[in-house]
Amino acid sequence: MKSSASIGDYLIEQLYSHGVRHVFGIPGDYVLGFYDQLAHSKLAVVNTCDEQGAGFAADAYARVRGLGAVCVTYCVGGLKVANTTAEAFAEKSPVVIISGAPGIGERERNPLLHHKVREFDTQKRVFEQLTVASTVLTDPQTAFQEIDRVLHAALRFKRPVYVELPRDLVDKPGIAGHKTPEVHEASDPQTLREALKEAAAMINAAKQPVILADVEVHRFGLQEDLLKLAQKTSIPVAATLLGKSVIGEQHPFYLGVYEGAMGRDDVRQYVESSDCVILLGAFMTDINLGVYTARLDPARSIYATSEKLSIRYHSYEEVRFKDFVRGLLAAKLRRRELKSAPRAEPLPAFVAVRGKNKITVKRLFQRLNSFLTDNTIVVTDVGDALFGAADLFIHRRTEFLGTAYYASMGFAVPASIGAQLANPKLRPLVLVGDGAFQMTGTELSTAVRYKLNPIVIVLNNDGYGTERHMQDGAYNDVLCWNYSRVPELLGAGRGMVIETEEQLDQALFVAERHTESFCLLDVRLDPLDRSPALQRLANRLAKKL
Ligand SMILES: Cc1ncc(C[n+]2csc(CCOP(=O)(O)OP(=O)(O)O)c2C)c(N)n1
Ligand SMILES: [Mg+2]
Repeated sequence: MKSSASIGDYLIEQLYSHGVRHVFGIPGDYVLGFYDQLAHSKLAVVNTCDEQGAGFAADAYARVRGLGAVCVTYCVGGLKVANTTAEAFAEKSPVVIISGAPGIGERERNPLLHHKVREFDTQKRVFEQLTVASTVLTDPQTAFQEIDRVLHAALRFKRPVYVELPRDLVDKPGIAGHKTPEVHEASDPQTLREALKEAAAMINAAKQPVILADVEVHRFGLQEDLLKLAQKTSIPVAATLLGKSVIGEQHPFYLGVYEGAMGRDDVRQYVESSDCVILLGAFMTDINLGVYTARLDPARSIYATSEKLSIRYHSYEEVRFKDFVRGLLAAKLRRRELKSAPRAEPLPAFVAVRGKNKITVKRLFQRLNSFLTDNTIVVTDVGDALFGAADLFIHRRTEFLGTAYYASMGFAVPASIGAQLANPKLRPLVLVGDGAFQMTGTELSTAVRYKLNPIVIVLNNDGYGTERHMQDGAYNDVLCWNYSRVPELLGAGRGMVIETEEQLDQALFVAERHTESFCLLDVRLDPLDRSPALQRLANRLAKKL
């Protein structure tokens, strides 16, 4: 690092060296100095319409690229990304939240500066709850080390971190000649060996082992290792909903999504009757595993995550997730016959019924399934968009983004912006309910501005369909917008109204060819129509009310 580097420059340099190329956000006076540094740097600034949009975009960017960043002003901007940071924490996405703040020199005698809530550190204290590490860069002597520390934590734990930049320090030089330490977090070799020995013995002795792969396989970039492990041993792989697309779904050993009683019954039976379930990077959450209906017995499980490793009832400390997965791949595991495990069959080929046949949720997903290509990234919002999408047949890896655990509405449209900027080869297929679209759909403006071309399917069922099935009332209605006329507002894009199967077919044909900007399909569904998966879930949730 140059001896003259300022605190802001060092932060930019470090983000760049970890693969970040875009920073999402909205400026404000407390962060203008840093925005100026960003504008003169190798990082591109992506202005969203609202900070929440920036937060979701950065989260998706991090999921696709390995690290994301959002940059906002003090409190009015920062507190708007509290929700998206909570999501990134809950679903393990390494996002760096950078917030401007009043200068240290301005804080004397505690004046009532604009945007301040209670104390100067109120925002920092909020973010301590939502991140895995946080810092306020108040001292040039320690600022570079602090940046190293929090970025390392984000990458180590795949969770968000918070960096606050007082505006009078961002231009100040840090310590000259600072060297960024290389951090290698190694497993304890003996413990790792013991753990692998026990795991290998258990797997080799098992009659019907199965791998249940979840989100951390994505986050730690272990998809290739997982694939090799399955190929080497012929042990079949099921994914959770959050982990969906962790493995190309056309592989012969891919079983499908395991979601307890919500998912396909053959997958559930196969996993639950296994005498050795190898859970890799799994979150034991309710929606992910079918609202606690999943029956997985620890006595028959190997449970490996970045935070914990247990084999049956034995716990192992100091074993890194990556080392364990790679160790399994190198271990002596016997190769098996690929037996009659259930297969994730693609949905049947779709032939549109000609004429006035009204489109249904089930038929919509069948049609979308045949629309997916190797370059599609499916980004789903909460609601039937997510549940219906569980049955889509994903072609390769890491091509399914959804907030299947934290489940905040408004994720999908802004997330598609982050996803496409993170990997421009992908074209997002956004699945979003009308309710969720009304929260963050304006971010299509950002898509237009940065020349992105998502295909947005609005599942328009006149309101909060998911909730109608649990308990209905006028509070579940939303105003019916002219969604297909959003392009007129934004001066770009194609909008289409879909009432029938035939129209859906035609619209997708147009959307495939219209690549210069976004397409929006307003799919008019019956308010009480729903996917089979939602039907099952709603029944279960209703019982718990
Ligand atoms: C930010 C946020 N607010 C409220 C909820 C509660 N909630 C869950 S599903 C849902 C309805 C979603 O409506 P829509 O986006 O139209 O999808 P649909 O259920 O109709 O498929 C609501 C309000 C939530 N998950 N997130
Ligand atoms: Mg709806």
